[in-house]
Amino acid sequence: MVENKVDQVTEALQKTQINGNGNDKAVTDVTAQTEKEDVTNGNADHEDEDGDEDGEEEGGEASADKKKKKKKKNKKKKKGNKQTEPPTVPVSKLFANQIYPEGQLEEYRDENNWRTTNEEKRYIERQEHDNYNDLRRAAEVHREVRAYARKAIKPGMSMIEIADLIENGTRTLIEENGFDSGIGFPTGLSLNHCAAHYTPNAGDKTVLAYDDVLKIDIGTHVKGRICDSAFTLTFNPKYDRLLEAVKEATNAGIKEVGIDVRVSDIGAAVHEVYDSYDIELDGKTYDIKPIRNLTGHTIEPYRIHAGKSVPIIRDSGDDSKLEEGEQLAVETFCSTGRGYVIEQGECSHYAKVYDGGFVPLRLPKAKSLLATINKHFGTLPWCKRYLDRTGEEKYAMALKNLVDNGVVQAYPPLCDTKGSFTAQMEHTILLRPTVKEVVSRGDDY
Ligand SMILES: [Co+2]
Repeated sequence: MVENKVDQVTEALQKTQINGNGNDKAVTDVTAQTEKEDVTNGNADHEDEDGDEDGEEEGGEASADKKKKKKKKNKKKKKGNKQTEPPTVPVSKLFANQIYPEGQLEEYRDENNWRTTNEEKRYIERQEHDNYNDLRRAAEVHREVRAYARKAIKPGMSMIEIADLIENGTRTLIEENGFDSGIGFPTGLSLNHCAAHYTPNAGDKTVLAYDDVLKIDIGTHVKGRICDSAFTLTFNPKYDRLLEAVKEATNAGIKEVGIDVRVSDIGAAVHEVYDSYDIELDGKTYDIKPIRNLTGHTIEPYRIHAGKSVPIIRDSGDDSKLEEGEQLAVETFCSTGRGYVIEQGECSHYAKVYDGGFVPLRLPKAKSLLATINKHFGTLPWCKRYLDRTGEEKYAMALKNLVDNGVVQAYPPLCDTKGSFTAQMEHTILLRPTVKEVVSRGDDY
């Protein structure tokens, strides 16, 4: 998820520009069938299957060949359990000792390089090991779910099918269990000029097209330690420059991150990269600009936006500094449009206001809806589809009441100008006392 810096002028602008494209909510369960088909139990590496295959070779001759084959297979088996497609094996079953892999490590530079070997810092770090391990488990689920998403998502699929594919994977691999482990926030599936905070509501008939630019923003959590990471998926190679730009800019931002680093310097490093990119689309050349009112953010347990922002433009004027122990999401967005998003379209994303305090509610339905939200989501963001799963129905009035009373915050889709294209990339980073860890890094991005 992303933080949106809205000034008052913009808010006024938005109110005149938005004419809420409220789709009708005829609930058609397009996914029921695919969900069932998805469970194929392809445990390719499990032992009984090897036995089956050997059976085929029963014929007598070529026993030397047979031995060779068997040897090969045994070698493969030693690698241990593997993930299936679609993903069905909880990561706790893939890492028998329950120790999950570290992300990409990068030593602190310059005046901070003493940290690498400092005894006191190493001691502080050991105390945190369980917390890091929880976040790494969330990150491993993220990597495995997105690897499948990248392979399986194809033009022609509905947005609801895509969301289900990702969320079923997360729920299974993370062994969803109340507040102990689960989805960290709604699956962002924003298309084209929309940069963030779109996920389908029930009845959404949108279908992915070959020429779409899809931002896939997935959240996973273990004990509230949220892994927030996103990438952009396209099918038409004409967008390759856009993907290249967002990757280089985001990695430049990640490189800049460190203890005592001013967040404005991260923004400047990101902007610098975007300055050197443009893209030709259908005979016209567009500058690739950072989206100036979107930012990365610090993360705390069960709190996706913990207070500090990480700008993606120069001259942000934000002089806050990153500190030891902080967890943050570095995410950058770019656009062929004006490089500025406004709230647009039907809202799907919501979250309780983190430090909202007690608000007396008069509407009984609003009270009971709040009880449901407290029970299932707490302070984690959620979307209407997740609320539907709890059994809540006809909650529009009650939800509006909670938003109007400042108990719940609505996060509508954030979109640039129509006809433009936006891209996003994001990683979750731990500023460990001795080393920087890009927890969500994978071999894909
Ligand atoms: Co985020």
